[in-house]
Amino acid sequence: MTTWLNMSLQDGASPIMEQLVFFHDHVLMIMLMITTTVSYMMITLIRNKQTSRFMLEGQMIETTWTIAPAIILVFIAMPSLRLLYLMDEVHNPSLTLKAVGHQWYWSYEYSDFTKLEFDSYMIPQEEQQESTFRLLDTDNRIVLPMNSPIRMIVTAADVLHSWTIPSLGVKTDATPGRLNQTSFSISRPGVLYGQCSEICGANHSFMPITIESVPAKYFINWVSKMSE
Ligand SMILES: [Cu+2]
Repeated sequence: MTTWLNMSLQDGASPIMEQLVFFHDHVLMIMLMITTTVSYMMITLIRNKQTSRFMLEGQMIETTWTIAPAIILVFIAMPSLRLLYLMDEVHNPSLTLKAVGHQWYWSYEYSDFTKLEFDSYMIPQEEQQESTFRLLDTDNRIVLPMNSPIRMIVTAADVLHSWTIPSLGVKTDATPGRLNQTSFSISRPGVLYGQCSEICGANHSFMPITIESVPAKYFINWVSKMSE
């Protein structure tokens, strides 16, 4: 989760998010090179009189500075498209979780099991304990097995919401009357936090998302306990 003074992205908790962080850094390096070159050129232009009576055209330099940016763009577009299609893919999921956005809480359905559904409300400030994170913890956490491909189905019951977990690289719009699909696999155990990312009304800031990622055998225990 994000803590104070964390300026960059959160650590990736899924293979896709790790790749997204690498891509972000890669693009920043390209931007650094461009900014350096352009600032150097601008400063030289200001500090020198670069005029010549005999120079009317420079075919070579003009061709170069037209083609070079195009090549740079290819180096950004290729990894970007690769990631886009990787995120779109749903590889034979072992579990499906349905999230429904309401004003203002999330409800979840584990459609692979019978009777396994619950609402997930934020823990109000008065009921906080030492271990709860303000505005981020919920009364019922989503429990998911780590290292298994999970299919998310996201929808809403009233207005637009958006189901988001930054450390998984997942953000899916919850739209009434529509099922959106995304998928991820969590690479380590822990608690992952997220918040609704669509301005959805007065209590938009108070409908957090909490995932408890656990080894598969603990997940099975939890399922059998929940569906009793
Ligand atoms: Cu919302």
